[in-house]
Amino acid sequence: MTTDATILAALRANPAGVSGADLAEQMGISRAAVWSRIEELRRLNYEIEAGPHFGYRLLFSPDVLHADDLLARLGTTRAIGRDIRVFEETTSTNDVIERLARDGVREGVAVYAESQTKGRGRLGRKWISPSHKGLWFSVLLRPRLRPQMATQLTVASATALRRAIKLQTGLSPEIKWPNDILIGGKKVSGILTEMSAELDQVRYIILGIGVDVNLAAHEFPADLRKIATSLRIETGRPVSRAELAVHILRELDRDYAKICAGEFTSVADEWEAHCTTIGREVTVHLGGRQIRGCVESLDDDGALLLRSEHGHLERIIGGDVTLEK
Ligand code: BT5
Repeated sequence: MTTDATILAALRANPAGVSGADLAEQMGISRAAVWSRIEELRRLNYEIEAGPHFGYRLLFSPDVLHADDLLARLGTTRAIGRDIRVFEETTSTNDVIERLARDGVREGVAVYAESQTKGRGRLGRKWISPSHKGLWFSVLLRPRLRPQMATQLTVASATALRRAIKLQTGLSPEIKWPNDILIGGKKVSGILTEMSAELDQVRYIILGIGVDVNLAAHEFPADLRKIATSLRIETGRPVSRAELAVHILRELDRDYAKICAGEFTSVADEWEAHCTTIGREVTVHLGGRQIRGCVESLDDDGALLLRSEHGHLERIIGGDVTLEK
């Protein structure tokens, strides 16, 4: 952990206060060096009180994403989030991760942007990412999976996201295959999984996740207002992005470990329990083609199994799903 992460972790662990001498000793630096880091954190709008009897006390954390703070809150994970980087603005966090992947960076690195100028969805669609209002981030994974199994990771991300949102807000989001998280039928989060692979082995996977956290209704473009929502709109209060970011990383780490251990079935069971698409009549739009049918389940790779209106079992790995009734 960096010095700032250690200081913030110690302040959070000791709400009554922690002395400068203890912090200095814990980190093997001088008390003056501790003081200068505290000053730097204050410049970032952390409210830290200092007093002769209690030492330092954290009174307030600002609603900014700060890599050291996220690391301090997260603690140790198996893989996801052991390296966190935050940008004020990027084109798309998936692009940043792609460069890191090509440079050989270890799996688990998470890149956040306060805003994206070219946030994207699937098939080149646009993802709006207003500044400081959401979580717009990507994670690099290097799983030992066959390329056909990559959908397992989208499924695992959806279950992890649903749990994290529930933990933080008490809301009960639904999952819509393949990559949407909905609340009351409106989209609050989307997942973009991009992959680089050899014929029989994944080289790396980029999980791009967007969560609408604190947008007000008027901050969505008019065409999205009917189909999208935010956690703030749904709960009626602002939601801490840093806390949510940490819940998501932790839950993702859990589900990713399951996928790596070959335990996709348990993830799929949870997914099916919260999925609005299972058992429903849907139309799947695949390029120019449309298939109507009833959704039965997921297969072992995470593909959707659809009983078509002609009675055939179709295996769907992409496309858009519209619920019919
Ligand atoms: C998705 O695509 O839902 C995947 C979105 C992934 C976004 C993240 S943000 C971090 C990372 N970096 C990126 O550049 N992307 C990822 P899709 O299923 O194709 O849905 C896209 C559609 O969702 C658009 O055509 C709009 O209708 C709608 N949309 C756009 N912005 C939205 C938003 N902020 N909230 C809800 N819906 C939105």
